[in-house]
Amino acid sequence: MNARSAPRRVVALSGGVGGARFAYGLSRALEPGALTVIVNTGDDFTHWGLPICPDLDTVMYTLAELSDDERGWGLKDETFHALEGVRRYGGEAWFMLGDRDLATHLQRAQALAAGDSLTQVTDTLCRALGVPARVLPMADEPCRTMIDTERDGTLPFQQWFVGRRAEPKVQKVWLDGDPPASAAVVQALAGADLVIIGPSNPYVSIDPILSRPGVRDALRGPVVVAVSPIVGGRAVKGPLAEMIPALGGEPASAAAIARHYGSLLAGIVVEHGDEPPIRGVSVLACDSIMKNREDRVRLARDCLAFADGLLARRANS
Ligand code: FO1
Repeated sequence: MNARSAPRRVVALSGGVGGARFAYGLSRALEPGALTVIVNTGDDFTHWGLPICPDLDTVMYTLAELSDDERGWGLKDETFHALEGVRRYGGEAWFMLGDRDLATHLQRAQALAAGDSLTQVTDTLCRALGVPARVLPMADEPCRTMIDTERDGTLPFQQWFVGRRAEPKVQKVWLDGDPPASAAVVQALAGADLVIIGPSNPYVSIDPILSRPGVRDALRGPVVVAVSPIVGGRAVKGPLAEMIPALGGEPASAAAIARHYGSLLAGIVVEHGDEPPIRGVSVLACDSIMKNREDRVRLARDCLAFADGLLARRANS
């Protein structure tokens, strides 16, 4: 496959930072217009009276090269004067909303209140920021990821992840609400040749997308490939390595990721040395860690070349 010439329609499924970085690579490796990113909205919540969509914003900012590269979330060159003001009033200061970031939340709140869908609002924001891909929330109606913990009972996702630094051990992840996938999501999946599950947390980022009514059916057509978020038994970012033994009943590994997605996958992309000994799933071992933007594009190209082979094999069978 040529560097930027894939004539196919590609859909990426993404949570926050890892999925967003990989989607950035895809957006630069594919022809303009070829990529749609479907994003988890289970992390969304209301804060300071505003609707906050952390994964959508992380994807949007990363694709537009506006994100803070070190944190992975939020905007670069950010300041936190509003947060300091809220703290002084004794308000909620555990979630770091930046001053520049606030513009996004204000605009989104206004557009939603005026009757736009989350899909429409996201499209408007992406166009204004110059995002070179279609970004779709998994659903237009809200659903909320909830975490049952041993120590602190049931917590909404952000209270667990940010408020308590993902420390309380997870017993169960579940969704409060069950909205259907948006029409745009179903259409994008139905028209896709290839779906790539990014290196995001399967339990809290990808399963909420896969479990939307309408998604599993739409995934019967395209070739589906996943990029492992586990490298050498450790999570590239976040609490996944502790969640796999607790929720999947096995040590964290690329094999556990492959088993988690099961028959959905035609292929899995893993770090060298992490090849899962699993039948029925093709494996690409490569350098999968994304330290910089060049790594993101290289990994995306490797995945697309791998998927090309799977697509050709399917066409010939
Ligand atoms: N993550 C943190 O660990 N601490 C924060 O204070 C924080 C603030 C924040 C603000 C806006 C935004 O879009 C994302 C933010 N995140 C923060 C990241 C986010 O909560 C998580 O990375 C995702 O929800 C998990 O995918």
